Amino acid sequence: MDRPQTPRSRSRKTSDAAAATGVADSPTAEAQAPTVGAEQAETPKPETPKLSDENAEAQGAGPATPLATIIIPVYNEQGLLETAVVDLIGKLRPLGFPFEVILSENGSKDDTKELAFGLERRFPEVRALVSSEPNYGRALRRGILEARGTFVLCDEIDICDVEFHTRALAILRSGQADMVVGSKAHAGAHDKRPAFRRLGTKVINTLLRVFLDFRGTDTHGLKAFHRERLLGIVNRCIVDRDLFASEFVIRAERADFRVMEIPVEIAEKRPPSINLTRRIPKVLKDLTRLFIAIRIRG
Ligand SMILES: Nc1nc2c(ncn2[C@@H]2O[C@H](COP(=O)(O)OP(=O)(O)O)[C@@H](O)[C@H]2O)c(=O)[nH]1
Ligand SMILES: [Mg+2]
Repeated sequence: MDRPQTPRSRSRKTSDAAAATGVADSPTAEAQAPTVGAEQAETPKPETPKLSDENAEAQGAGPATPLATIIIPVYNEQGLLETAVVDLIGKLRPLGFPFEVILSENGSKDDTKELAFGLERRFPEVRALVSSEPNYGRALRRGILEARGTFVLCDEIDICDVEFHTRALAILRSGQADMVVGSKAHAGAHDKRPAFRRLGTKVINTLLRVFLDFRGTDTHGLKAFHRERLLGIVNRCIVDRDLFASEFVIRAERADFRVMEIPVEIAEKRPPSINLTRRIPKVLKDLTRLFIAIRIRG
């Protein structure tokens, strides 16, 4: 089994740190008052559940306070959605902790929306969020803001990695880190995707390192974090689409939250739902915005 890494954080006082925590030198303190923007009027405050609550609600009776919220942005996924969610729930229930699954859809042109609502009716743990404009980052952000779990686990419909969820939750619950990133590019990771996709990850990570001073090895994909602690960071993020996830991790790192990477194994179940070359111009535009906001304006 691959070992988790020591969390990395930086000793630097940034506006992110101050804004995220209200206490610049104590970013991991429980007492944070994240600001909530207009689109996020209602963000229920989770409480840490007791072990007995977890057991009582383990079989998915729609727990009032789930331990974890698994967020899956979905777009044009009618082919994969139902099997993936049924399989995910089948693996999560026996683990014995209360959870919810948020399917955060936007802009699908196929039957994804209807299927998501069907899954919501079928499983008490599932919630479907839908809106009209396709946007990965916005879907993820909305899921985070509406999550009720103490911990948030970000997943993708073509991954649904319960092993990552289990390992990440253990790390978060033991207090070793505030955020856990499942890295495809870490020593010890097994990235079984096609070569051009691995190259894409290398290129984007290099850009993030050079332009945004990113210190880790991956930002996209599997992530887990303490929701309340990281809400302030989510609210400071300025880009959506693909780079929202990168901005989120980088801002957390720069604000001295303890970000720990663990290696993951990834295989592609199908090609990405959005053509990769069509994503490039928007990624470059958002990277420029982030460079100005983070590196120049600070
Ligand atoms: N809501 C939403 N989800 C998206 C969008 N684009 C991709 N996704 C979802 O994000 C996850 C990852 O997308 P994928 O196409 O596999 O891209 P990859 O992460 O580069 O492999 C999947 O669950 C997709 O359905 C989008 O525009 N909106
Ligand atoms: Mg994928």
